[in-house]
Amino acid sequence: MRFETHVVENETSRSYPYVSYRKTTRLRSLLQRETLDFLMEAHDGLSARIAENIGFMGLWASGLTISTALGYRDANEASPIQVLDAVERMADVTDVPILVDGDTGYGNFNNARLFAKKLCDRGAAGVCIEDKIFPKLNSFVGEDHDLAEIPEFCGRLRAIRDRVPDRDFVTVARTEALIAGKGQNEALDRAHAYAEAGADAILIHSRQANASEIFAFADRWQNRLPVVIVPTKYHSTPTCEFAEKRISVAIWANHNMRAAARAMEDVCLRISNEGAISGVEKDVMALDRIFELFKYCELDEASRRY
Ligand code: SPV
Ligand code: MG
Repeated sequence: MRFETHVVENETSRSYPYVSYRKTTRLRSLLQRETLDFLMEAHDGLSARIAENIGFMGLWASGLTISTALGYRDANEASPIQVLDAVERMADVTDVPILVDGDTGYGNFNNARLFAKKLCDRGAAGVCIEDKIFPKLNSFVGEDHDLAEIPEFCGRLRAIRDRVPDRDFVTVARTEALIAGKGQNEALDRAHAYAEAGADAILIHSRQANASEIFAFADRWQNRLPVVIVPTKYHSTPTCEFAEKRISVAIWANHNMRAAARAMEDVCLRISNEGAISGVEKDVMALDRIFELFKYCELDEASRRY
């Protein structure tokens, strides 16, 4: 393992101190350090490459957006293999660590540990599993969010830790207690049990339009483990308030997918209405930029070298 710090220049010519050790180790230190950090959603190689180039230090491989990009609903319609394939493409084309949304772990302790091991093999830095029951439904849809029994979910967490050989591979335990309307005490009891079971961080999820229930949780949790949040619904809360509450990581969970979906809808509509492509040319990414993003020039260099 190497621990030297160096500076990475990215394409936006921003530079930041970076530590060149393994992705799992980097995700672990991102979670454990005192500052508030951000993970950007990605769902395929293109979105992952773009987010890394802009300067995000880590990615969230979202179940919702991988499903959506594949044309599935976020209800475990995509198979674990399809998710693994998407994650592998993201990991192959980037150097930043990826935290993967592992949903419920696709079943019991055995499915969860198998999935986590495969994720690690394919270059992910960590997995987040949620305390619901397979098949899950997206947290913002409907009221059907039954929680798993605490001991059974702890078994899933322990099985992942026991099975994944890389000791720095991160396991985030996500409680859906607030989504299920079970209240703060249930959320805290669960978070404490998951900490005992060896989770590395707790993701506390909420679908309220303000962060009050997240902050109430953080006040009582007292940072026993790092806290991860997904502010999709309470997006207007200033991020400095997250930092004040010692939140470790905020996940921007679906914005690449939603931006792409909007842009695709707009361009289809315009091309259909205008019966031509010339009008949209200035509003779509230049092909040269695509070639640059995927380093087509390297092919030329390589063909001369080999
Ligand atoms: C995801 O991005 O798939 C998540 C976050 O799990 S949420 O959609 O809010 O459940
Ligand atoms: Mg999800």
